[in-house]
Amino acid sequence: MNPTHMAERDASVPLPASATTCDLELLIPAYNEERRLAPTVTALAEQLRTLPLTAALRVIDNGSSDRTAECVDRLAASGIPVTVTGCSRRGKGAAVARGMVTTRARWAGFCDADLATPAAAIGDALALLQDGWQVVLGSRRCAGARMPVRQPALRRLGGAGFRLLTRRLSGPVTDTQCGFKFFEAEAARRVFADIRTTGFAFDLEVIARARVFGLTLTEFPVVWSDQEGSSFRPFADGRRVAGELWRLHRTLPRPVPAGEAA
Ligand SMILES: Nc1nc2c(ncn2[C@@H]2O[C@H](COP(=O)(O)OP(=O)(O)O)[C@@H](O)[C@H]2O)c(=O)[nH]1
Ligand SMILES: [Mg+2]
Repeated sequence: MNPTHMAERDASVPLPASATTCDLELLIPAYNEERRLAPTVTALAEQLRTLPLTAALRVIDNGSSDRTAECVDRLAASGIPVTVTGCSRRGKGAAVARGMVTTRARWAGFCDADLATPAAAIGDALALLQDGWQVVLGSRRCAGARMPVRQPALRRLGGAGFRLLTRRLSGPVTDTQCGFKFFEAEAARRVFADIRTTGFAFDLEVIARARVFGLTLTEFPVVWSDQEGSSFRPFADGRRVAGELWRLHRTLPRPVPAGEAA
């Protein structure tokens, strides 16, 4: 899909500084991201300026011990519409949930601080949101997706095992773990309201809950390149993900495949 039918937004018109009334809020979960964050936020802001909508960026930081928060302040001082929200619960899932349940925008999405999916893909997600889809998921595995730089072999192996174990919950979704997902805000509030998975497996609970609620859900292909500096520790985080999966399998009801086109 090509977003070129969208009108160019006048780059001289500043984006709003507050996230309270905009069309799209983009959340960036960040933990110790002082090195990777600035180019990502800059690229996202530049991309958002080209789209015919009002938008804001929000970094969700849970207690980074580096200068992530100062980095956001510096970006904001340079005129980029970015704010930072703290989150007392640890984990990527907890951070994204915190942003989603507090968003005041019409649509909300999240993307990783390393911009593994280029910012240009926001236009594709936006077109689907404008078509009325409630849940719009970037996918590295559906038709049209590309992975110019793949993950290291150990992560790929873990990913294959994860997909095998999670088929029942993910249903027709080809890629549950891509860090590039968008929601109609009310759908996001329902899905994230009392989500229990706070770590890297949270996406799976999000998808399972969206399917249980019968929300309309679709995937779109993205270009995704593995980036240096991953915070995922294969053994420690892998064990935690396994525990999260075990709990999800025991506690989540079997989703009803309604209104899906994935
Ligand atoms: N707020 C917050 N963000 C996190 C945490 N763990 C990971 N993230 C963010 O989640 C995103 C994806 O993490 P990344 O290290 O790139 O993992 P990978 O792409 O799966 O190897 C990045 O934006 C991280 O900063 C966490 O505990 N808290
Ligand atoms: Mg990454």
